[in-house]
Amino acid sequence: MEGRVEIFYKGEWGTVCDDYWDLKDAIVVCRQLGYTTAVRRSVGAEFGEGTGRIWRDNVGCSGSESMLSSCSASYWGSNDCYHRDDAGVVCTSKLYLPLMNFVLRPQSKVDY
Ligand SMILES: [Ca+2]
Ligand SMILES: [Ca+2]
Repeated sequence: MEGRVEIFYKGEWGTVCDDYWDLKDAIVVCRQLGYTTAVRRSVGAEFGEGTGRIWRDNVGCSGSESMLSSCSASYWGSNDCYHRDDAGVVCTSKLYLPLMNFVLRPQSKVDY
């Protein structure tokens, strides 16, 4: 699943600015939507520009929150952004193991 993040607040749909929008923020959104995690975050209105309010700016999730509204951010509706800065997420339900880059080297000598 991927798309622009839209938040319903006080009866209005609005977007999130991509200032400080990082993977941790995206992970919280994906989990809130029922996905396992985020593959990446999206910036610069990659999934199109929203309309109306820009509800959140300077979002700072630690990654352990269960809802985006629990993360720190500028006050609702307060922002210095345009819709061309709308944030998005790419979510997945697959579990991605951390990439491990290791080399198996034949043991040429064993010390006892
Ligand atoms: Ca952030
Ligand atoms: Ca900002």
